[in-house]
Amino acid sequence: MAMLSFERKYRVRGGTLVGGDLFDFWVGPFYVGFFGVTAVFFALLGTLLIFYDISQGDATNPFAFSVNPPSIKYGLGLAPLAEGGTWQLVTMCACGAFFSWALREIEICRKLGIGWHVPIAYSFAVFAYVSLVVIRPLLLGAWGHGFPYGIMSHLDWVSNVGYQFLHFHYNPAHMLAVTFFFTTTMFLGLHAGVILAAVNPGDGEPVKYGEHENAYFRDYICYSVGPYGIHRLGLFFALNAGFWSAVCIIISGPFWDKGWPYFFDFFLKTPAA
Ligand code: BCL
Ligand code: BCL
Ligand code: BPH
Ligand code: UQ8
Repeated sequence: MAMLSFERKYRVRGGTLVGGDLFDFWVGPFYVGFFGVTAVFFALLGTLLIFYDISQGDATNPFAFSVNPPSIKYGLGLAPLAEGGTWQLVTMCACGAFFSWALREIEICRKLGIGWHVPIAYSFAVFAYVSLVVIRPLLLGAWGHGFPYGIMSHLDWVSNVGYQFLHFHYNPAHMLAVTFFFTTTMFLGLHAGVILAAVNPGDGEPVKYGEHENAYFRDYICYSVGPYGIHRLGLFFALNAGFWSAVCIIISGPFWDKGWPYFFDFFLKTPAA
Protein backbone atom coordinates (compact mmCIF):
# COMPACT_ATOMS: atom_id res chain seq x y z
CA MET A 1 0.00 0.00 0.00
CA ALA A 2 1.44 3.29 -1.07
CA MET A 3 1.63 5.84 1.70
CA LEU A 4 1.76 9.58 1.34
CA SER A 5 5.14 10.82 2.63
CA PHE A 6 3.59 12.80 5.49
CA GLU A 7 1.27 9.93 6.43
CA ARG A 8 4.15 7.90 7.88
CA LYS A 9 4.60 10.25 10.83
CA TYR A 10 0.95 9.79 11.92
CA ARG A 11 1.24 6.02 11.96
CA VAL A 12 2.38 5.88 15.54
CA ARG A 13 1.67 3.55 18.43
CA GLY A 14 -0.47 4.51 21.41
CA GLY A 15 -3.85 6.08 22.03
CA THR A 16 -5.59 2.72 22.28
CA LEU A 17 -8.47 2.39 24.74
CA VAL A 18 -7.77 -1.24 25.74
CA GLY A 19 -5.04 -3.81 25.27
CA GLY A 20 -2.01 -1.53 25.00
CA ASP A 21 0.06 -2.59 21.98
CA LEU A 22 -2.21 -5.51 21.11
CA PHE A 23 -3.35 -5.22 17.46
CA ASP A 24 -1.88 -1.70 17.39
CA PHE A 25 -0.88 -1.84 13.68
CA TRP A 26 -2.16 -1.28 10.16
CA VAL A 27 -3.11 -3.79 7.44
CA GLY A 28 -2.77 -1.95 4.16
CA PRO A 29 -4.85 1.22 4.53
CA PHE A 30 -6.83 -0.05 7.55
CA TYR A 31 -5.97 0.63 11.16
CA VAL A 32 -6.69 -2.64 12.96
CA GLY A 33 -6.70 -2.22 16.75
CA PHE A 34 -8.63 -4.33 19.27
CA PHE A 35 -11.95 -2.89 18.08
CA GLY A 36 -11.06 -3.48 14.43
CA VAL A 37 -10.76 -7.15 15.24
CA THR A 38 -14.03 -7.21 17.20
CA ALA A 39 -15.76 -5.21 14.42
CA VAL A 40 -14.64 -7.66 11.72
CA PHE A 41 -15.56 -10.59 13.98
CA PHE A 42 -19.14 -9.38 14.65
CA ALA A 43 -19.65 -8.16 11.07
CA LEU A 44 -18.57 -11.49 9.58
CA LEU A 45 -20.49 -13.60 12.10
CA GLY A 46 -23.65 -11.47 11.70
CA THR A 47 -23.44 -11.61 7.91
CA LEU A 48 -22.87 -15.40 7.95
CA LEU A 49 -25.88 -15.83 10.25
CA ILE A 50 -27.98 -13.81 7.76
CA PHE A 51 -26.85 -16.11 4.93
CA TYR A 52 -27.51 -19.15 7.11
CA ASP A 53 -31.07 -17.94 7.80
CA ILE A 54 -31.66 -17.20 4.12
CA SER A 55 -30.42 -20.70 3.21
CA GLN A 56 -33.06 -22.19 5.54
CA GLY A 57 -35.91 -20.52 3.62
CA ASP A 58 -36.94 -20.92 -0.01
CA ALA A 59 -36.75 -17.30 -1.20
CA THR A 60 -34.56 -16.81 -4.29
CA ASN A 61 -35.14 -13.10 -4.90
CA PRO A 62 -32.75 -10.94 -2.82
CA PHE A 63 -35.52 -8.37 -2.31
CA ALA A 64 -37.59 -11.08 -0.61
CA PHE A 65 -34.84 -12.23 1.80
CA SER A 66 -35.73 -11.48 5.37
CA VAL A 67 -34.41 -12.44 8.79
CA ASN A 68 -37.51 -12.07 10.95
CA PRO A 69 -37.74 -11.28 14.66
CA PRO A 70 -39.45 -13.81 16.95
CA SER A 71 -43.18 -13.91 17.60
CA ILE A 72 -44.46 -11.65 20.40
CA LYS A 73 -45.26 -14.80 22.43
CA TYR A 74 -41.54 -15.27 23.21
CA GLY A 75 -41.60 -11.96 25.07
CA LEU A 76 -38.14 -10.97 26.23
CA GLY A 77 -36.85 -14.57 26.20
CA LEU A 78 -34.65 -16.34 23.67
CA ALA A 79 -36.43 -17.98 20.73
CA PRO A 80 -35.41 -21.15 18.83
CA LEU A 81 -33.07 -20.36 15.91
CA ALA A 82 -35.70 -21.08 13.25
CA GLU A 83 -38.31 -18.91 14.99
CA GLY A 84 -36.47 -15.66 15.45
CA GLY A 85 -33.44 -16.84 17.39
CA THR A 86 -31.23 -16.06 14.40
CA TRP A 87 -32.62 -12.51 14.33
CA GLN A 88 -31.68 -12.19 18.01
CA LEU A 89 -28.12 -13.36 17.32
CA VAL A 90 -27.82 -11.05 14.28
CA THR A 91 -29.03 -8.15 16.45
CA MET A 92 -26.33 -8.92 19.04
CA CYS A 93 -23.70 -9.08 16.29
CA ALA A 94 -24.96 -5.81 14.77
CA CYS A 95 -24.76 -4.06 18.16
CA GLY A 96 -21.28 -5.54 18.68
CA ALA A 97 -20.15 -4.40 15.21
CA PHE A 98 -21.60 -0.88 15.51
CA PHE A 99 -20.22 -0.29 19.02
CA SER A 100 -16.81 -1.63 17.93
CA TRP A 101 -16.91 0.68 14.92
CA ALA A 102 -17.55 3.73 17.11
CA LEU A 103 -14.77 2.73 19.56
CA ARG A 104 -12.34 2.16 16.68
CA GLU A 105 -13.18 5.66 15.41
CA ILE A 106 -12.34 7.01 18.89
CA GLU A 107 -8.97 5.20 18.95
CA ILE A 108 -8.10 6.68 15.54
CA CYS A 109 -9.07 10.17 16.81
CA ARG A 110 -6.82 9.70 19.84
CA LYS A 111 -3.91 8.58 17.67
CA LEU A 112 -4.27 11.62 15.43
CA GLY A 113 -4.87 13.95 18.36
CA ILE A 114 -8.17 15.26 16.98
CA GLY A 115 -11.62 15.70 18.53
CA TRP A 116 -14.22 12.95 18.82
CA HIS A 117 -16.85 14.69 16.68
CA VAL A 118 -17.21 11.88 14.11
CA PRO A 119 -17.63 9.04 16.62
CA ILE A 120 -20.03 11.18 18.64
CA ALA A 121 -22.04 11.83 15.48
CA TYR A 122 -22.00 8.14 14.59
CA SER A 123 -23.22 7.25 18.06
CA PHE A 124 -26.46 9.09 17.25
CA ALA A 125 -27.04 6.73 14.29
CA VAL A 126 -26.27 3.76 16.53
CA PHE A 127 -28.67 5.17 19.13
CA ALA A 128 -31.43 5.31 16.48
CA TYR A 129 -30.76 1.66 15.57
CA VAL A 130 -30.64 0.56 19.22
CA SER A 131 -33.87 2.44 19.92
CA LEU A 132 -35.58 0.39 17.18
CA VAL A 133 -34.33 -3.10 18.10
CA VAL A 134 -33.46 -2.90 21.81
CA ILE A 135 -34.95 0.05 23.73
CA ARG A 136 -38.47 0.01 22.26
CA PRO A 137 -38.82 -3.81 22.30
CA LEU A 138 -37.65 -3.83 25.96
CA LEU A 139 -40.22 -1.16 26.87
CA LEU A 140 -42.97 -3.05 25.02
CA GLY A 141 -41.95 -6.37 26.57
CA ALA A 142 -41.11 -8.42 23.45
CA TRP A 143 -38.20 -8.71 21.00
CA GLY A 144 -40.88 -9.27 18.35
CA HIS A 145 -41.29 -5.48 18.15
CA GLY A 146 -37.90 -5.12 16.42
CA PHE A 147 -37.79 -4.62 12.65
CA PRO A 148 -37.10 -7.53 10.26
CA TYR A 149 -33.77 -7.57 8.39
CA GLY A 150 -34.85 -7.64 4.76
CA ILE A 151 -34.78 -5.08 2.00
CA MET A 152 -38.55 -5.02 1.42
CA SER A 153 -39.71 -6.52 4.74
CA HIS A 154 -38.20 -3.67 6.75
CA LEU A 155 -40.19 -1.22 4.63
CA ASP A 156 -43.37 -3.22 5.37
CA TRP A 157 -42.53 -2.88 9.07
CA VAL A 158 -42.17 0.92 8.80
CA SER A 159 -45.49 1.21 6.96
CA ASN A 160 -47.34 -1.15 9.33
CA VAL A 161 -46.04 0.54 12.47
CA GLY A 162 -46.83 3.92 10.91
CA TYR A 163 -50.47 3.00 10.29
CA GLN A 164 -50.86 1.40 13.75
CA PHE A 165 -50.71 5.02 14.88
CA LEU A 166 -53.20 6.05 12.15
CA HIS A 167 -51.13 8.93 10.82
CA PHE A 168 -47.48 8.91 11.81
CA HIS A 169 -46.94 12.41 10.44
CA TYR A 170 -48.85 13.70 13.49
CA ASN A 171 -46.10 12.38 15.82
CA PRO A 172 -44.49 15.62 17.06
CA ALA A 173 -41.01 14.07 17.43
CA HIS A 174 -41.32 12.70 13.86
CA MET A 175 -42.14 16.26 12.72
CA LEU A 176 -38.97 17.54 14.40
CA ALA A 177 -36.86 14.72 12.94
CA VAL A 178 -38.21 15.28 9.41
CA THR A 179 -37.61 19.02 9.73
CA PHE A 180 -34.02 18.43 10.87
CA PHE A 181 -33.39 15.99 7.99
CA PHE A 182 -34.68 18.48 5.42
CA THR A 183 -32.74 21.38 6.93
CA THR A 184 -29.52 19.33 7.03
CA THR A 185 -29.86 18.57 3.34
CA MET A 186 -30.57 22.22 2.57
CA PHE A 187 -27.44 23.25 4.50
CA LEU A 188 -25.30 20.74 2.60
CA GLY A 189 -26.71 22.07 -0.68
CA LEU A 190 -25.91 25.67 0.27
CA HIS A 191 -22.53 24.89 1.84
CA ALA A 192 -21.25 22.56 -0.90
CA GLY A 193 -22.54 25.05 -3.45
CA VAL A 194 -20.78 28.10 -2.03
CA ILE A 195 -17.49 26.21 -1.50
CA LEU A 196 -17.43 24.92 -5.06
CA ALA A 197 -18.41 28.40 -6.30
CA ALA A 198 -15.49 30.00 -4.43
CA VAL A 199 -12.90 27.56 -5.76
CA ASN A 200 -14.31 27.56 -9.33
CA PRO A 201 -14.50 31.28 -10.09
CA GLY A 202 -14.19 30.83 -13.87
CA ASP A 203 -11.32 31.27 -16.29
CA GLY A 204 -8.71 33.86 -15.34
CA GLU A 205 -10.28 34.72 -11.96
CA PRO A 206 -8.28 33.97 -8.81
CA VAL A 207 -9.66 31.29 -6.46
CA LYS A 208 -11.64 32.80 -3.57
CA TYR A 209 -11.95 31.69 0.08
CA GLY A 210 -13.83 32.34 3.33
CA GLU A 211 -14.13 36.12 2.98
CA HIS A 212 -16.00 35.78 -0.30
CA GLU A 213 -18.21 33.03 1.09
CA ASN A 214 -19.10 35.38 3.95
CA ALA A 215 -19.70 38.32 1.68
CA TYR A 216 -21.90 36.24 -0.62
CA PHE A 217 -24.35 35.30 2.13
CA ARG A 218 -24.29 38.80 3.65
CA ASP A 219 -25.09 40.32 0.27
CA TYR A 220 -27.99 38.08 -0.48
CA ILE A 221 -29.65 36.94 2.75
CA CYS A 222 -28.25 39.70 4.94
CA TYR A 223 -26.40 37.34 7.29
CA SER A 224 -23.54 34.84 7.26
CA VAL A 225 -22.94 32.31 10.05
CA GLY A 226 -19.37 32.10 8.80
CA PRO A 227 -17.25 29.26 7.44
CA TYR A 228 -16.75 27.74 10.90
CA GLY A 229 -20.32 28.33 12.04
CA ILE A 230 -21.87 26.42 9.16
CA HIS A 231 -20.06 23.24 10.20
CA ARG A 232 -21.20 23.56 13.81
CA LEU A 233 -24.74 24.24 12.66
CA GLY A 234 -24.61 21.35 10.17
CA LEU A 235 -23.41 18.88 12.79
CA PHE A 236 -26.01 20.15 15.26
CA PHE A 237 -28.84 19.64 12.77
CA ALA A 238 -27.61 16.21 11.63
CA LEU A 239 -27.37 14.99 15.24
CA ASN A 240 -30.82 16.31 15.99
CA ALA A 241 -32.21 14.46 12.97
CA GLY A 242 -30.92 11.19 14.42
CA PHE A 243 -31.89 12.07 17.97
CA TRP A 244 -35.52 13.01 17.26
CA SER A 245 -35.89 9.96 15.02
CA ALA A 246 -34.95 7.78 17.97
CA VAL A 247 -37.35 9.72 20.21
CA CYS A 248 -40.23 9.49 17.73
CA ILE A 249 -40.14 5.69 17.64
CA ILE A 250 -39.40 5.16 21.36
CA ILE A 251 -42.50 7.14 22.35
CA SER A 252 -44.71 5.30 19.81
CA GLY A 253 -46.19 2.54 21.94
CA PRO A 254 -44.38 2.82 25.26
CA PHE A 255 -45.56 6.38 25.92
CA TRP A 256 -48.42 6.91 23.46
CA ASP A 257 -50.73 4.05 22.51
CA LYS A 258 -53.44 5.93 20.61
CA GLY A 259 -53.35 7.29 17.08
CA TRP A 260 -50.99 10.25 16.78
CA PRO A 261 -53.78 12.58 15.51
CA TYR A 262 -55.36 12.29 18.99
CA PHE A 263 -52.23 13.86 20.47
CA PHE A 264 -53.48 17.17 19.17
CA ASP A 265 -56.78 16.82 21.04
CA PHE A 266 -55.16 18.82 23.82
CA PHE A 267 -55.68 21.77 21.52
CA LEU A 268 -59.45 21.17 21.49
CA LYS A 269 -59.46 21.53 25.28
CA THR A 270 -57.76 24.92 25.24
CA PRO A 271 -59.86 28.10 25.28
CA ALA A 272 -58.60 28.85 21.77
CA ALA A 273 -60.59 26.02 20.19
MG1 BCL B 1 -33.64 1.23 5.76
C1 BCL B 1 -34.01 2.23 2.46
C2 BCL B 1 -30.62 -0.19 4.93
C3 BCL B 1 -33.03 0.79 9.09
C4 BCL B 1 -36.56 2.97 6.57
N1 BCL B 1 -32.51 1.04 3.95
C5 BCL B 1 -32.83 1.52 2.71
C6 BCL B 1 -31.74 1.23 1.72
C7 BCL B 1 -30.88 0.17 2.44
C8 BCL B 1 -31.34 0.32 3.87
C9 BCL B 1 -31.24 -1.23 1.96
C10 BCL B 1 -30.87 2.49 1.48
C11 BCL B 1 -30.40 3.14 2.79
C12 BCL B 1 -29.44 4.27 2.64
O1 BCL B 1 -29.00 4.65 1.58
O2 BCL B 1 -29.05 4.88 3.79
N2 BCL B 1 -32.06 0.47 6.83
C13 BCL B 1 -30.91 -0.08 6.30
C14 BCL B 1 -30.04 -0.51 7.38
C15 BCL B 1 -30.71 -0.21 8.57
C16 BCL B 1 -32.00 0.39 8.21
C17 BCL B 1 -28.70 -1.16 7.14
C18 BCL B 1 -30.27 -0.39 10.00
O3 BCL B 1 -30.75 0.23 10.92
C19 BCL B 1 -29.19 -1.34 10.35
N3 BCL B 1 -34.62 1.77 7.52
C20 BCL B 1 -34.23 1.37 8.77
C21 BCL B 1 -35.26 1.69 9.82
C22 BCL B 1 -36.20 2.60 9.07
C23 BCL B 1 -35.81 2.43 7.63
C24 BCL B 1 -35.99 0.45 10.31
C25 BCL B 1 -35.98 4.03 9.51
C26 BCL B 1 -34.54 4.49 9.36
N4 BCL B 1 -35.00 2.40 4.78
C27 BCL B 1 -36.19 2.94 5.22
C28 BCL B 1 -36.93 3.44 4.09
C29 BCL B 1 -36.11 3.19 2.97
C30 BCL B 1 -34.96 2.56 3.45
C31 BCL B 1 -38.29 4.08 4.14
C32 BCL B 1 -35.97 3.29 1.54
O4 BCL B 1 -36.77 3.74 0.70
C33 BCL B 1 -34.57 2.72 1.15
C34 BCL B 1 -34.79 1.62 0.14
O5 BCL B 1 -34.63 1.77 -1.04
O6 BCL B 1 -35.20 0.41 0.62
C35 BCL B 1 -35.38 -0.68 -0.29
C36 BCL B 1 -28.06 5.95 3.74
C37 BCL B 1 -26.73 5.32 3.92
C38 BCL B 1 -25.76 5.21 3.00
C39 BCL B 1 -25.89 5.83 1.64
C40 BCL B 1 -24.52 4.43 3.31
C41 BCL B 1 -24.49 3.10 2.52
C42 BCL B 1 -25.52 2.10 3.07
C43 BCL B 1 -25.73 0.84 2.22
C44 BCL B 1 -26.52 1.13 0.91
C45 BCL B 1 -26.49 -0.14 3.10
C46 BCL B 1 -26.58 -1.53 2.51
C47 BCL B 1 -27.33 -2.42 3.46
C48 BCL B 1 -27.26 -3.88 3.09
C49 BCL B 1 -28.20 -4.22 1.93
C50 BCL B 1 -27.65 -4.61 4.38
C51 BCL B 1 -26.93 -5.90 4.61
C52 BCL B 1 -25.63 -5.80 5.39
C53 BCL B 1 -24.74 -7.00 5.15
C54 BCL B 1 -25.36 -8.24 5.70
C55 BCL B 1 -23.34 -6.73 5.72
MG1 BCL C 1 -41.29 8.30 8.85
C1 BCL C 1 -38.98 6.84 10.94
C2 BCL C 1 -38.89 10.47 7.76
C3 BCL C 1 -43.40 9.29 6.37
C4 BCL C 1 -43.58 5.79 9.72
N1 BCL C 1 -39.27 8.63 9.33
C5 BCL C 1 -38.53 7.97 10.28
C6 BCL C 1 -37.17 8.58 10.42
C7 BCL C 1 -37.26 9.87 9.57
C8 BCL C 1 -38.55 9.66 8.81
C9 BCL C 1 -37.40 11.08 10.46
C10 BCL C 1 -36.15 7.66 9.75
C11 BCL C 1 -34.72 8.17 9.78
C12 BCL C 1 -33.97 7.52 10.85
O1 BCL C 1 -34.47 7.09 11.83
O2 BCL C 1 -32.66 7.39 10.67
N2 BCL C 1 -41.17 9.62 7.26
C13 BCL C 1 -40.11 10.47 7.04
C14 BCL C 1 -40.43 11.37 5.96
C15 BCL C 1 -41.72 11.06 5.55
C16 BCL C 1 -42.17 9.94 6.40
C17 BCL C 1 -39.49 12.42 5.44
C18 BCL C 1 -42.56 11.67 4.49
O3 BCL C 1 -43.72 11.35 4.34
C19 BCL C 1 -41.99 12.73 3.57
N3 BCL C 1 -43.18 7.65 8.17
C20 BCL C 1 -43.86 8.25 7.17
C21 BCL C 1 -45.25 7.66 6.99
C22 BCL C 1 -45.27 6.54 8.00
C23 BCL C 1 -43.95 6.65 8.69
C24 BCL C 1 -46.33 8.67 7.35
C25 BCL C 1 -45.39 5.16 7.31
C26 BCL C 1 -46.78 4.91 6.74
N4 BCL C 1 -41.35 6.67 10.08
C27 BCL C 1 -42.33 5.77 10.36
C28 BCL C 1 -41.86 4.81 11.33
C29 BCL C 1 -40.56 5.20 11.57
C30 BCL C 1 -40.28 6.32 10.80
C31 BCL C 1 -42.63 3.67 11.91
C32 BCL C 1 -39.36 4.86 12.28
O4 BCL C 1 -39.14 3.89 13.05
C33 BCL C 1 -38.24 5.82 11.81
C34 BCL C 1 -37.45 6.28 12.98
O5 BCL C 1 -37.55 7.34 13.51
O6 BCL C 1 -36.55 5.34 13.43
C35 BCL C 1 -35.66 5.68 14.48
C36 BCL C 1 -31.91 6.76 11.72
C37 BCL C 1 -30.93 5.87 11.12
C38 BCL C 1 -30.82 4.54 11.33
C39 BCL C 1 -31.73 3.75 12.22
C40 BCL C 1 -29.73 3.77 10.62
C41 BCL C 1 -28.70 3.20 11.58
C42 BCL C 1 -27.51 2.71 10.81
C43 BCL C 1 -26.58 1.80 11.60
C44 BCL C 1 -26.09 2.40 12.91
C45 BCL C 1 -25.38 1.41 10.72
C46 BCL C 1 -25.75 0.43 9.62
C47 BCL C 1 -24.51 -0.13 8.97
C48 BCL C 1 -24.80 -1.08 7.82
C49 BCL C 1 -25.42 -2.40 8.27
C50 BCL C 1 -23.47 -1.33 7.12
C51 BCL C 1 -23.66 -1.88 5.77
C52 BCL C 1 -22.35 -2.40 5.17
C53 BCL C 1 -21.47 -1.31 4.55
C54 BCL C 1 -22.15 -0.57 3.41
C55 BCL C 1 -20.17 -1.96 4.08
O1 BPH D 1 -18.01 4.88 8.97
C1 BPH D 1 -18.97 5.62 8.93
O2 BPH D 1 -19.23 6.37 7.84
C2 BPH D 1 -18.41 6.22 6.67
C3 BPH D 1 -19.93 5.79 10.11
C4 BPH D 1 -21.38 5.64 9.67
C5 BPH D 1 -22.02 6.86 10.06
C6 BPH D 1 -21.16 7.80 10.66
C7 BPH D 1 -19.84 7.22 10.72
O3 BPH D 1 -18.82 7.70 11.17
C8 BPH D 1 -21.92 8.94 11.00
C9 BPH D 1 -21.49 10.22 11.60
C10 BPH D 1 -23.28 8.60 10.58
N1 BPH D 1 -23.28 7.32 10.01
C11 BPH D 1 -24.45 9.41 10.72
C12 BPH D 1 -25.75 9.03 10.32
C13 BPH D 1 -27.00 9.91 10.49
C14 BPH D 1 -27.35 10.31 11.92
C15 BPH D 1 -26.53 11.32 12.60
C16 BPH D 1 -28.13 8.96 10.01
C17 BPH D 1 -29.11 9.62 9.06
C18 BPH D 1 -27.36 7.78 9.44
N2 BPH D 1 -26.04 7.85 9.69
C19 BPH D 1 -28.01 6.75 8.77
C20 BPH D 1 -27.49 5.57 8.18
C21 BPH D 1 -28.25 4.59 7.42
C22 BPH D 1 -29.71 4.63 7.17
C23 BPH D 1 -30.44 5.88 7.07
O4 BPH D 1 -30.37 3.63 7.03
C24 BPH D 1 -27.34 3.59 7.02
C25 BPH D 1 -27.64 2.36 6.22
C26 BPH D 1 -26.05 3.98 7.52
N3 BPH D 1 -26.17 5.17 8.20
C27 BPH D 1 -24.85 3.27 7.32
C28 BPH D 1 -23.60 3.58 7.83
C29 BPH D 1 -22.36 2.78 7.48
C30 BPH D 1 -21.93 3.07 6.04
C31 BPH D 1 -21.30 3.35 8.46
C32 BPH D 1 -21.97 4.60 8.97
N4 BPH D 1 -23.29 4.64 8.65
C33 BPH D 1 -21.10 2.39 9.64
C34 BPH D 1 -20.31 1.16 9.22
C35 BPH D 1 -20.18 0.12 10.31
O5 BPH D 1 -20.69 0.15 11.42
O6 BPH D 1 -19.38 -0.95 9.94
C36 BPH D 1 -19.27 -2.06 10.87
C37 BPH D 1 -20.32 -3.07 10.48
C38 BPH D 1 -20.35 -3.75 9.29
C39 BPH D 1 -19.26 -3.59 8.24
C40 BPH D 1 -21.45 -4.72 8.94
C41 BPH D 1 -22.28 -5.24 10.13
C42 BPH D 1 -23.18 -6.37 9.68
C43 BPH D 1 -24.16 -6.83 10.76
C44 BPH D 1 -23.48 -7.62 11.86
C45 BPH D 1 -25.26 -7.64 10.09
C46 BPH D 1 -26.31 -6.76 9.41
C47 BPH D 1 -27.45 -6.41 10.38
C48 BPH D 1 -28.40 -5.34 9.86
C49 BPH D 1 -29.27 -4.92 11.04
C50 BPH D 1 -29.22 -5.84 8.68
C51 BPH D 1 -30.11 -4.74 8.09
C52 BPH D 1 -30.73 -5.16 6.76
C53 BPH D 1 -31.40 -3.99 6.03
C54 BPH D 1 -31.84 -4.40 4.64
C55 BPH D 1 -32.54 -3.39 6.81
C1 UQ8 E 1 -12.91 -8.58 6.14
C2 UQ8 E 1 -11.74 -7.60 6.07
C3 UQ8 E 1 -11.94 -6.44 5.20
C4 UQ8 E 1 -10.59 -7.82 6.77
C5 UQ8 E 1 -9.43 -6.90 6.72
C6 UQ8 E 1 -8.29 -7.31 7.70
C7 UQ8 E 1 -8.47 -6.72 9.02
C8 UQ8 E 1 -8.37 -7.60 10.23
C9 UQ8 E 1 -8.76 -5.41 9.13
C10 UQ8 E 1 -9.12 -4.78 10.40
C11 UQ8 E 1 -9.44 -3.33 10.14
C12 UQ8 E 1 -10.87 -3.17 9.86
C13 UQ8 E 1 -11.83 -3.15 10.98
C14 UQ8 E 1 -11.29 -3.03 8.58
C15 UQ8 E 1 -12.72 -2.89 8.27
C16 UQ8 E 1 -12.91 -3.03 6.77
C17 UQ8 E 1 -14.34 -2.84 6.42
C18 UQ8 E 1 -15.28 -3.97 6.58
C19 UQ8 E 1 -14.73 -1.65 5.97
C20 UQ8 E 1 -16.11 -1.28 5.65
C21 UQ8 E 1 -16.06 0.21 5.39
C22 UQ8 E 1 -17.41 0.79 5.17
C23 UQ8 E 1 -18.43 0.79 6.22
C24 UQ8 E 1 -17.64 1.35 3.99
C25 UQ8 E 1 -18.91 2.03 3.67
C26 UQ8 E 1 -18.60 3.03 2.57
C27 UQ8 E 1 -19.82 3.82 2.26
C28 UQ8 E 1 -20.88 3.23 1.37
C29 UQ8 E 1 -19.96 5.05 2.77
C30 UQ8 E 1 -21.14 5.90 2.53
C31 UQ8 E 1 -20.84 7.36 2.90
C32 UQ8 E 1 -20.37 8.12 1.74
C33 UQ8 E 1 -21.40 8.67 0.82
C34 UQ8 E 1 -19.05 8.33 1.57
C35 UQ8 E 1 -18.39 9.01 0.41
C36 UQ8 E 1 -17.71 10.35 0.78
C37 UQ8 E 1 -16.57 10.25 1.73
C38 UQ8 E 1 -15.46 9.29 1.43
C39 UQ8 E 1 -16.53 11.13 2.78
C40 UQ8 E 1 -15.44 11.24 3.79
C41 UQ8 E 1 -14.90 12.67 3.86
C42 UQ8 E 1 -15.56 13.69 4.59
C43 UQ8 E 1 -16.91 13.42 5.28
C44 UQ8 E 1 -15.00 15.03 4.68
O1 UQ8 E 1 -15.56 15.93 5.34
C45 UQ8 E 1 -13.77 15.33 4.00
O2 UQ8 E 1 -13.30 16.61 3.97
C46 UQ8 E 1 -12.66 17.19 5.10
C47 UQ8 E 1 -13.11 14.32 3.27
O3 UQ8 E 1 -11.97 14.60 2.63
C48 UQ8 E 1 -10.78 14.60 3.38
C49 UQ8 E 1 -13.67 12.98 3.20
O4 UQ8 E 1 -13.10 12.11 2.56
